[in-house]
This record gives sequence, C-alpha cells and structure tokens, in this order.
Amino acid sequence: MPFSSSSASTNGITVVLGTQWGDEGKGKLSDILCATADVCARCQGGNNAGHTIVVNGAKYDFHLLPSGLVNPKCVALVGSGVVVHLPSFFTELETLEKKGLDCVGRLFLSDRAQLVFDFHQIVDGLREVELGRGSIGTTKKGIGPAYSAKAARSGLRVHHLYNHESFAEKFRTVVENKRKRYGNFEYDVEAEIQRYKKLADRLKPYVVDSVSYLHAAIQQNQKILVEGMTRLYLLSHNVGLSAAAALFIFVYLQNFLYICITFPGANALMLDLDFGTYPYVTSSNTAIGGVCTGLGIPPQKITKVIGVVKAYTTRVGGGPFPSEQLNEVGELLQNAGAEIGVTTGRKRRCGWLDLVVLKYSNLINGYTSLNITKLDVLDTLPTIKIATAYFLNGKPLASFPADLDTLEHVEVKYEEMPGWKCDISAARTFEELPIQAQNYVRKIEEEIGVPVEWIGVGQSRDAMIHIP
Ligand code: 2SA
Ligand code: GDP
Ligand code: MG
Repeated sequence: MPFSSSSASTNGITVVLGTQWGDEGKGKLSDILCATADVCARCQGGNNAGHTIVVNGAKYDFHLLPSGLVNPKCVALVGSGVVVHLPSFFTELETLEKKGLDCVGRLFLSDRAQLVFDFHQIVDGLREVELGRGSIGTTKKGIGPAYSAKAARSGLRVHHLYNHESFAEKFRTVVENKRKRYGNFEYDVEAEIQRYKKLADRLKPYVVDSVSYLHAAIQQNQKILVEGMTRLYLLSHNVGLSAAAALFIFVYLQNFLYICITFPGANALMLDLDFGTYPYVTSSNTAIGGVCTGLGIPPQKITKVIGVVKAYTTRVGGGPFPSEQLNEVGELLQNAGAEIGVTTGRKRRCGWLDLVVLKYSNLINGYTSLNITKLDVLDTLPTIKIATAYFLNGKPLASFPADLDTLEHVEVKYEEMPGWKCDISAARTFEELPIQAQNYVRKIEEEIGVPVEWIGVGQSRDAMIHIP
C-alpha cells in the first residue's frame, strides 16, 4: 500500500464516522473495534440511525443503543448529544436481551440527554406533509422537532424526569405550544405524563453523569497502563452500589489495561446540519465536531478518526445526489448491496463512488484512516465508474457547493476502472484481492490521501481485511 496507517495505538479515543450520506457500514466496524474497547459511546442522533451487525449468522439491528453492546466486555454509553425516545430505548433493549445479549450493568445514559416524545414524532410527520414536494424524507422519529426544542431551550432532558411536578408542568406547556402551531392533534397529555413517571423509575439504574464518567476514564488512562482486567462491576452490582459507582469502578479497573472509546457516529458527514446538503440533512452535527459537543470531551483526546467509505454511494430520503444512477446500475447496487433502510424499510438510492464528496468530507473530519466497505457488492461489474469532478456550465467547480440549486445542476466527470468480475468475499488480506480490486482501493487512497486500514468484503464480522 502506498500509505501506512497512521495510528495503530489501542489507547485514546477512536472515532468512527460516516464519510457519505450514511449506511456505509459504521456499525460493523464499531463492532469489530469494540471487541477490544472498554467503552462504546454515542454522541448524537437518535433512533433515526440504523446499524446492522451480523455475528456468527445472528443479526442485530441497532437504532438508539451503541452497537458495542454485542461485545460482552464493552460498556455502552448514550451521550448528552443524543435525543432519546425512552419507549424505543426499552424496546430495543428488550429485543437485544431476547437475542441473548446481557446488557445488565453495562448500558448507561447521560442525564443531560434530550428526550424525544411521541408528540415530536407526530409533529415530524405533520411538518413533512406541510413541506409537500420539498419534504426532507425524514425517518419521522421526531429527531428534527426534538433538536429544535433543544435549540429553542424548551426541550426536556433526562434529569428533568426526576422532578415530577415541574416535568409535568413543562410538558403541558410544550404540547400546548405545539398544538398552537400544528393544530389540535390527538395526544393524551395526562396519560403521557403518567407513562413517563413509570419510565423514569425504570430508567433510574441507567442514568449517569456522563461527563464525569468519561473524564475519569480518560484521566486514568493517561496515568496508568498495567496489564490485567477485573470485571468488578458485576460484584458491585450484587452488593447494591449505584449504577454510576458501578460504572466508575468498572471503567477505572478496565483502564489499568487500556482505554479505547469508539463513537459510532450515527448518520454521516453529508447529513451534517452545517456541512451537509442543507436542508436535506438531519438536525445534529454528524461531523467530527459533534463528538466533542455531544460527549463533552476535548478534541486533543481523540487519537484516531476512521472514515467509513462505502465502495459506491447511497442516500435515503430527499436531496441532491450527483452520482446517483437511476438506471440498471443503480438497481444492481441496490439489489446486490441489499440497500434497504434499517429503520424505515425504504429503498436506498444508489450511485457511483464520489471523490468530490469524499475529499470534502476529509477536509472537515480529517480522517486518520479509512474503512472501505461493501467492496464485494461491485463483484459482478465489468467496469466501475468513479466521480472525480463537478462542472457547471462547462467550468470545473473549485469546491463542494453550498447552494443546492448549483449541486442539482452540476455535470459529473467520471473516470472508469476495470472491474474484477469474481467473488472476493473469501479474501482476508489485501494481496488476496484481485489486482483490479487492489487498484480500486489504491485509487481511493491516493485521491483522498488517507491510508486504507480496513476493507469490507461481506456482511459478517469476519469478512473484513485489516491492513495494520
Ligand atoms: P431525520 O429523521 O430527521 O434524521 O431525517 C433527516 C435526513 O437524514 C436522513 N437519515 C438517514 N440517512 C441514512 N440512514 C439513516 N438511518 C436509517 C438506516 C434510515 C432508514 O440506517 O437505514 O431506515 O430509512 C438515516 N436517518 C436519517 C433521512 O433519510 C433524511 O434525509
Ligand atoms: P451504518 O448505518 O453505517 O452502520 O450501516 P447500515 O448497517 O445501516 O448499513 C450497512 C449494511 O451493509 C448492513 O446491512 C451491514 O451488515 C452491511 N455491510 C457492512 N459491511 C459490509 C460489507 O463489507 N459487505 C457487505 N456485503 N455488506 C456489508
Ligand atoms: Mg444505517
């Protein structure tokens, strides 16, 4: 490989980010990294996200909960920047537990996280109807309305649940205001208040001050590095310590070994509220900045930023997509890649890999290495195209345009590369890939200027090439 991967360290904070419009396969990489991580944390988004992980033939779908839960030694933290629909939190937890995952004592939620209520989801749907042909194509999980309430300073956070009277009062006011704006939609406010009283009790063991917890973890790691690990959190659970204390002890002891935190950022750069294809974006910062604001950690603690790049491009929902293929190529990618939304079941739109997007994405996120995923989906193509530049009225664009009208009208310049026309799913080293596939990977690496560290060649956990 022309570049070597910059940081092989297991210490520090590793961030996993989507480089395109989402569904690149972040969940699978997070799962692999969490086999050796102490903590897996989520920093933004809500149950709009969808990550599918396949381990030994068993399939797990994650939406709100961190995908690190598949690994029994990993603590999962839902951070302050996440918007949480509590009924979905518990439904997802129950589904995972039914599949045999023991999440007791290793799943935690920040007391500063904002809550998403059913009325946010109702309003999400009403707003999409209002937008008509210009609708965003949201997941209707209430993400936009919940983040809007946060920015307007009228949102309710997890800690508010524990002052029932004041929670009930605030809740009545916010619903009343929404009804003034969106009409008298059906919603039993008093029943909801009672439901949340019960949910608050059920939630108590999971609630922590995530800022203190993460900083304690980071601090310990800087000072001590000793081999060995003790699973004392189970003991502390048995003797009745609080969840926060149990978590603290667990992480403290784990850190004698090392600490490696992964942040499986939900969604991806092109859906970032500031840098994505606004307004066809989600309502949070999916770029690297969202990691610091969503977890309250300083940027210099981040040692690795892995950009996950699908070997082609997909997008779900509305908005411009310059390299989209509304033809048999798009259909082939959709079918071979099983490109169906994990949360809504919508078909994902498909197109060629777009280097203009990836270079822009790297400018903002500064990837230290890349994970190319779903390379196997291109197995049958005789020729593969890569978008290398955008032109408007015959002139090349110098940068990724902010204006969507411009983006919708760009002409895309493509380069063609020969396909490999064989099954690559059994390859486990770079050298085992056919030369055409190696060249495709090298092309991406050279154009973006970031080393490729991982290559996905199939859905399951083991179908991954690691280039250390
Ligand atoms: P929202 O619901 O307000 O966040 O929607 C705003 C835009 O963000 C897009 N979005 C997504 N894009 C890709 N994948 C997502 N997760 C699911 C998945 C999507 C699904 O993993 O498959 O099941 O449909 C996701 N979540 C939000 C959304 O399409 C809007 O364009
Ligand atoms: P995420 O949101 O980025 O975590 O991605 P999703 O889970 O929504 O979508 C990626 C899909 O591709 C999932 O069904 C994964 O199991 C699957 N997947 C991930 N990596 C690979 C790969 O290398 N090859 C194939 N064929 N499938 C993959
Ligand atoms: Mg997804």
